[in-house]
Amino acid sequence: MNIDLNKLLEGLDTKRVGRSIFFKRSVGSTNSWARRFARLGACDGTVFLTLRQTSGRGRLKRKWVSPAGGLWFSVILRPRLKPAEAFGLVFVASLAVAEVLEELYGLETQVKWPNDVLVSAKKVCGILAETKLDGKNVEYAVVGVGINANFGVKKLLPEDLWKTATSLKDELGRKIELEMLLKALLEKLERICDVFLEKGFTVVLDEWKKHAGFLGCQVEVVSLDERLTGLALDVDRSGSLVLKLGDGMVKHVFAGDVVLQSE
Ligand code: BT5
Repeated sequence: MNIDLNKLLEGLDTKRVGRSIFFKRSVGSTNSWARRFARLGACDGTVFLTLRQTSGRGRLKRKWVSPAGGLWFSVILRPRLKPAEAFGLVFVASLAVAEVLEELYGLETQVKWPNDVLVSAKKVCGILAETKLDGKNVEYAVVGVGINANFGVKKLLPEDLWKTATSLKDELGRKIELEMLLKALLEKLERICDVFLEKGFTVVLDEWKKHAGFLGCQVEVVSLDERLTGLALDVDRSGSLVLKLGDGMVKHVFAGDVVLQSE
């Protein structure tokens, strides 16, 4: 298992993202690695890439299983954003992944609020965005992307994930070229990020919603302090999930996990 960085950089059509790429065969977490470099002043767009992670992270200290064959990377971004706008980066990244998987492989992708990309209703990609604030601005953000690519879920992921996770290999019945996928993702990330910064969040959100099959469905939303059931009506301009509860009340939920009622 390897990644040919020359092949990746050949013809990479970006101004910032991926202009500098750090690579290690194995690392604890690319997000932690990128954050260390961001603190030292690494440039906007610097990418941290590995073949496997030994302590891959999800949100809320959850574990992200990252065996060889997956695509595990993080990007440092230094966007001109207010802290209250930074949530938009997760939508930028999940939309980028959803669009690239459709364009390259013809897969029908869904986004699930707030940070998952699904194929066949199972998680193929997770995104972890971490921001460092500097008073009134975002100093930097690290956006980590994990895609189950060239391995079979039943072969390399633990059994408790078999029902909810999928991989590109399982969906396509073949391995894909990691360099081509990463190149397309870096280009898409930069493009959608620029749209976000120039035109605002709602333009990105409108595109994101085209993949949001959970809207209009009964869902359960699990957050740190509550568990709500209701109809997922919308995602609003602050990135919150708009939920119509059983008693007719409408609630805007900023953080949590959506569980589709069929899961
Ligand atoms: C996420 O968290 O989905 C964010 C995952 C981000 C991973 C990338 S890889 C590169 C970068 N470096 C890192 O250390 N992280 C980022 P969350 O929504 O909290 O989901 C975590 C949950 O997903 C776990 O509790 C498991 O249930 C499930 N899970 C773990 N590994 C998985 C996998 N490989 N595929 C599908 N589901 C997985």
